[in-house]
Amino acid sequence: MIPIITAFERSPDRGQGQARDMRVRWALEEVGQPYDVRLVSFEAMREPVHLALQPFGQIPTWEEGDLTLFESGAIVLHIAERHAGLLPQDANARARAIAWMFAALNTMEPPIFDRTIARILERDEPWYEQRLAVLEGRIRKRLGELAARLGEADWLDGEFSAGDLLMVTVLRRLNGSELLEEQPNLAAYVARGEARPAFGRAFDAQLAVFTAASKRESGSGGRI
Ligand code: GTB
Repeated sequence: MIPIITAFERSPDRGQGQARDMRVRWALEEVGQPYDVRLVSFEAMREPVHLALQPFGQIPTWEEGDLTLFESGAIVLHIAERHAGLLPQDANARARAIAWMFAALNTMEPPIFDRTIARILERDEPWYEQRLAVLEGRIRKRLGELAARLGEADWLDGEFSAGDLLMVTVLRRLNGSELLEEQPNLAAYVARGEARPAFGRAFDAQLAVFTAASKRESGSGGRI
């Protein structure tokens, strides 16, 4: 059965692969599982039919037979548990890889995502610079700790795992910022993740959605 995921009809990141369907697409590409995508508008995400799949009106979601799931981390874990390639066979190594998945989503992502939101929505607030400094201080602390743990290794714990996949998707939100460049081993880690062929296929697929939406819009703009 081909699973169906949801993604933005028109991602606000303009095809940079920062929305959370990217991590699900990447996991599917890593394990070689074909998938379909249903694109949803912001309006459709508020409709009861979508809220039945995702109670918070967000993407991504997962439909596979009689199983529906939401939360990108849960979806990636589901994929990793059912296919070889994203979690080690050894029980202890597997538990550690899952711990890294949680670390990516629970420890690293919150301050990094808060910075993204501040830069998009709070830029005009009188306290913006102060808030940004606080958030970046928190991020710097976490990046320093993560960089110390990674050291010169390629991946966080042995072979590439779903923990690395989630960590790279979280850290790449800092691409181009000095925060990441201050930790050269983390910048190299993100680049290593992005160089994986499966990442490239997932990135191209989400970019194609944005490109098609832009073309449609410029086409209809011409007819009006
Ligand atoms: N915890 C949930 C998960 O991991 O699945 C969070 C899902 C989530 O935040 N989804 C976002 C969404 O649907 C899209 S990814 N938002 C619509 C809404 O809440 O109304 C977050 C996101 C959006 C845009 C950018 N960007 O433009 O750079 C980056 C990330």
